[in-house]
Amino acid sequence: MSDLATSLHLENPKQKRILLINDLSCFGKCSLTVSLPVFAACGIEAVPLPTALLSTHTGGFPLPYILPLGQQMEEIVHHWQSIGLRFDAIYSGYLCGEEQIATVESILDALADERTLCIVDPVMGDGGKLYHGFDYSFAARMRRLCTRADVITPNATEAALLTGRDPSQMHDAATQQTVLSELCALGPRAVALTGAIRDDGTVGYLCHDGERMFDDIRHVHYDRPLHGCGDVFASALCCALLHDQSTESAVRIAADFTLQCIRETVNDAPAHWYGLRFETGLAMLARAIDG
Ligand code: PXL
Repeated sequence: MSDLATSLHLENPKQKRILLINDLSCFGKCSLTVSLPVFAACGIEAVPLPTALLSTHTGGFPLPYILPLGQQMEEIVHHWQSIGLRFDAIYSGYLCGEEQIATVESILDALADERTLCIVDPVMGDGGKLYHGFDYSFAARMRRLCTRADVITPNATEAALLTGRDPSQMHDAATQQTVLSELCALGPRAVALTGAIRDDGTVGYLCHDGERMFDDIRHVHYDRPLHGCGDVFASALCCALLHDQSTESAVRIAADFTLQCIRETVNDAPAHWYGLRFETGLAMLARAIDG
């Protein structure tokens, strides 16, 4: 610990702290606007490093105002280094371009050590398509970032892109399980694959914890866009892991919470089409995590 960190009382063994590298979409409920309340509800100090400022997310609105950050991210991290700020975990989400992937790698070099939990949500597409502004070259570069993570949380579209497949091929259990194994081989300790739709009308989560594969978490597939689902799931998963839950139990808790949010959202239709109604489930999540 640096002398400055000691004199500023920045270390508290009773308080876990996570760095969130993600965008701030002001309206639309995704990324930081979802993660910050989820981590707060679970008693984890969350420190945002915005990758971009957007008026809304890019799913379903007319094209939003987007201000990607660049040098500013490095300046912020540089200041944190100078005061000796430390993190128990680092979670990266929506990144604006390959340069920002390199920025995340240099942040990991600067701020992570062997005790830091590194979670990469390789945000780049859903529903079989890349999000606005992403391309196959980004996907190839993201694959390299995934090799640095302890845990990755791709959805089925992202899992296909990371393993060089056409996302339309991801609808059967055998392919999903093969993809999960290929993603494990990239190096992360655990992989949670979300949004695994099957031809029987269900959707679910597959998880590999480094030793075993789990493929039993499924529910009915609501055939409508559910923006921010991946952010809700990955945030809850990180919270459970930081509360020392096993990977399997963390995935189950995060999946339950996400399903509860989906049900609240669907019950509220046609309102809330733009994001998940996650607020009412936070107390349940906090209880589940405390175990
Ligand atoms: O939830 C993924 C996501 C994150 N950030 C932004 C997005 C999306 C998905 O559309 O547009 C800005």
